[in-house]
Parts: sequence; C-alpha cells; structure tokens
Amino acid sequence: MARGPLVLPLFLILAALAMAVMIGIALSTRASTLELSAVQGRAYALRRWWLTGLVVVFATLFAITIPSFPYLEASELSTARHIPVMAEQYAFPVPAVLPVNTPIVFDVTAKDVNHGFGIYDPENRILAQVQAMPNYVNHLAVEFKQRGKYTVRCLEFCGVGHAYMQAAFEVR
Ligand SMILES: [Cu+2]
Repeated sequence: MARGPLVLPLFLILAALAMAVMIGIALSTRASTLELSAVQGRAYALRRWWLTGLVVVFATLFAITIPSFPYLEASELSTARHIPVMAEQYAFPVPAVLPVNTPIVFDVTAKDVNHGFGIYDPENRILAQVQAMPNYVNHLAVEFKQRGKYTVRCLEFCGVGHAYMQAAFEVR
C-alpha cells in the first residue's frame, strides 16, 4: 500500500487548516470584550454538555473494547497447553515442535537477568513478546494459526551475547 506519498500533502493541508483556525480566532477576538457575566451562563452550559458528551463517548468506548483486553481469562490459563521457558544468558530453551491451532501459554521466567522473549512468525513479523524476569513468571498466550518455522529473539539487552540470543521451533 503506497501510504508514504500521501503523508506530506495531508500534513500540509491539516497544518494550513490549524493555522487558519488560529488566525480566525485571533482576528475574531480583537473586537471589544464582553463582561464575564454576559457569557458565563452559556459557557457553563456548553461545558456541562461537553463533559456529558465525553463521559458518554468514553464509557461507550470502554464498554465496547474491554472484552478484547489482552489479559488471560482464568479458563484460558487452565485449559491451554503450558510451555515453561527458563531464559538464561544466552539461550531460550523451547520445544523443537509445537502444535498448530492449539491454545498455548508460555510460562516465561529467567535464571539470571532480565530478557525479552519475542516470538517471530515464519514471515519474520513479531507475533508476541513478554519480559523474562528472574523470580517471576509471565504468562504469554499464543495460538499459532500458521505452520512453519518460528524464531524467538531476545528483546532486552542482557549482556555481551545478547545479539546472538535466539531460538527456533517449528509449528505443525
Ligand atoms: Cu538479551
């Protein structure tokens, strides 16, 4: 998709609009000033409607989007297949083969220092990631929809071997 060439003209148009609005405000406020009492009632009413509108809009957005919040449900945690991962300098011990279309939870922790556990799909796009921390287990739920070779890379600088810290597994 050729999005690049659109960005500059769009930016220029929006910037010109913003400038026009500001110049309009500056020009319109050069007239004589009104007493506060003359505008206070209308301003307060406007503010009340604005607040009510914002509350309605954000409450609605919250209600619509909260079900897709990426936290695990307890049922998901108990029925998925768990893969323990103890990251250490400089390796991720992961199984060589994992099943496709199966709910999986990686229980990720670290033996020594903080690491970043990042899973890349066969097209090398990042799919999921979580911190690997000593004395703490993070649960990363993934369901692989695609067969192929996946790569795990460390996403947290963890020492001299960090750049070479990776692992791979196959999904089939
Ligand atoms: Cu690292």
